[in-house]
Amino acid sequence: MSQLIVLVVGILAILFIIWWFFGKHQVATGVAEVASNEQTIAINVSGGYSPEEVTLKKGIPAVLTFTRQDPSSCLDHIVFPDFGINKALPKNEPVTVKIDTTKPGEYTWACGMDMFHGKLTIK
Ligand SMILES: [Cu+2]
Repeated sequence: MSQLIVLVVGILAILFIIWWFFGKHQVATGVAEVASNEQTIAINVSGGYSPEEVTLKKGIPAVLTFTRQDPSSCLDHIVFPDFGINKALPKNEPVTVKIDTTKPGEYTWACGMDMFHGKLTIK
């Protein structure tokens, strides 16, 4: 009997891991708010990024405000490799990141360990 329980728990754990890594998760998307000559968007950092995909308008300076509510040190840095940005995210402190939107395209950001990702679309 206990062998059966171990087997079932084992299978459930494997399924959970497969879902965690390969499952199609719901992705929160956001469009920056445009005001005169600036577009802004707030991104909540808690177990990942919300929204995780952000669309920006080309040519309008963008300011992304990240606020980390997650206690894990995994998310305590925000890195935009394409823009040479690497900033610390102290817990519960909004950190602004300015993005140059002159070049349209798709860019990514990540946590300091490259484990959590977000996507930036400039168009
Ligand atoms: Cu990390």
